[in-house]
Amino acid sequence: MNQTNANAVGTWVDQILDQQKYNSPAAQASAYAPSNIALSKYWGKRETSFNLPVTGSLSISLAQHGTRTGLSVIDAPQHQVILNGVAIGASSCFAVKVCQWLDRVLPSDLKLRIDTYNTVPTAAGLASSASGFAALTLATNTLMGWQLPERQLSALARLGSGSASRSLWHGFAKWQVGELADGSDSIAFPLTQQWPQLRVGLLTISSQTKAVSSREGMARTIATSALYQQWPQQAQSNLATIEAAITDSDFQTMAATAEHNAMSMHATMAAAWPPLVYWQPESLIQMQKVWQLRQQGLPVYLTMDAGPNIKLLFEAQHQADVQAAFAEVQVISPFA
Ligand code: 2P0
Repeated sequence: MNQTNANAVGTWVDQILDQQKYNSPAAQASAYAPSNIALSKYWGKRETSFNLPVTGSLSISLAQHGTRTGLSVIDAPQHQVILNGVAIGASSCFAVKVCQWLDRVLPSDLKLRIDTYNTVPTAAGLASSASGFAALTLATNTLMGWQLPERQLSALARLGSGSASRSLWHGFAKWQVGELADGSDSIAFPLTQQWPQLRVGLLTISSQTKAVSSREGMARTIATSALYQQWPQQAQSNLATIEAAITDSDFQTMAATAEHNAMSMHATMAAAWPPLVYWQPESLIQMQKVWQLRQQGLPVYLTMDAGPNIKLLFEAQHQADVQAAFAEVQVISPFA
């Protein structure tokens, strides 16, 4: 991040917090935020300091799979970051990102202990940065008594991680692309539509940390993949189709478009140089199984993020058949 843009982020944060930055903190606060899966993906930034996306995106939150973060004020020279009960070294990537975010929004002499628990078993291989920064934002809002409107909380969460802007709520959330330089209109909001029969099935292929972070992968794709040129147009079209299909409760259109969107995102990655392929051989085996089941008449679709794991999309009436086909699947009811 260049210094000018870093200063612009600092100025924007100071403007929205104003004198609230110096509120007296409560002794402690905590918050929960769900993880989310994008049905129409965010892949690529138009600006990196404010984490502004090239396109809008739309997600479904994963109910009880997420992050609980507790904050308490400590008398120490540095923040202390605890992840799933284990103290994390100050130089670790996770601690650096968390501390950078906190140092933007807190007075410089206020130090916290940050207790972060991912309620997803790490083995599920779900991204925790979305729920992590959303929970951190909500907990800090409470600790500091900011009472910020949701649009500003979404923008603050986005500074930590783009997908965190969509993780403040249960159900569907849409992150609108926005056009302002300071990102104040690049925010997510919840959709009012509910879809009680919708199910997300997690197929964990590997829970190892990925070799190339999403951040680095996005930058490489934009810089080197000729296929990326068509991505913004397709992503915006997919997003509109999925949003309309949610309004109409049209499962086939919603899920087929989500799968097409994910496959297209992975194709743009594969055309990067060096190639960016997050799949494992087992991912492809499971994908082919999904396509075969669909040919046999079972309405099950898939989506994948920047990793080898597969997320199935189906409806409640087919849960038994999906579980019979995939013994290991972990089923989530996003609207339970
Ligand atoms: C998404 N992903 O829409 C897409 C699909 C991965 C593939 O958002 O750099 O961890 O912190 O903004 O949010 C993962 O990217 O990246 C992501 P940063 P983030 O869910």
